[in-house]
Amino acid sequence: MFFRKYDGAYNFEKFKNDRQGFIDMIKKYTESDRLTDSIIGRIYDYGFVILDKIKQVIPYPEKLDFYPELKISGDLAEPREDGIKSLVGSIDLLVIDGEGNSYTFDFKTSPKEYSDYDSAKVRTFMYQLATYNRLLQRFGFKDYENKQYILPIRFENYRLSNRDEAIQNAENAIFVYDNIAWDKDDLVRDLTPSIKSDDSLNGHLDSFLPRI
Ligand SMILES: [Mn+2]
Repeated sequence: MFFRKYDGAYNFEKFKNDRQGFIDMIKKYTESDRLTDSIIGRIYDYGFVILDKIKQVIPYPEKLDFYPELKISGDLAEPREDGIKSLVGSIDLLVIDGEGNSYTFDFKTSPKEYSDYDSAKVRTFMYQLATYNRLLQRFGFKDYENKQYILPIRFENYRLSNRDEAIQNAENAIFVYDNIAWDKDDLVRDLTPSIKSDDSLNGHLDSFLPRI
């Protein structure tokens, strides 16, 4: 919601000096009672922190366009045995600069610090981002014009709210958290170099979603 645009202005412009206004707007549009004022307020604070950071990592920060929750799709090299012919993805945040370069940002929430994520998990992120990259190529973006980032967000005091019920039936488990936090040093993780240099990952993707 922070990066959404209405009537020509992004919410972060519209609510620039109006934290409470942002909180009220989110509460109006979301049903969930798990999003407390304090958490929405933190999302607002976090939004401005990453907006700053995004402008730092982009070489042409003057004219940026933001596309939150962007749906993209593309055909597979060959239909799968079950008949599925294409892939659909939703990019958390795509940013395009004035030169036409694209930057993919994927928010990752976890009770852990990014540095404590296990390597298998980070590898799934690499696959995800590399897949977005290849789908973007189908919309005319060149491979080298796209950079891929992870934005880690940490849940504070993440816990089960209904332990007894959850023990009876795990499907009913409700997790809650009191706050979101971010580490200044781990605000944005550039996975582009590790994705680019990973021959096994790229070879695997070549087999069903080839580069264009
Ligand atoms: Mn995400």
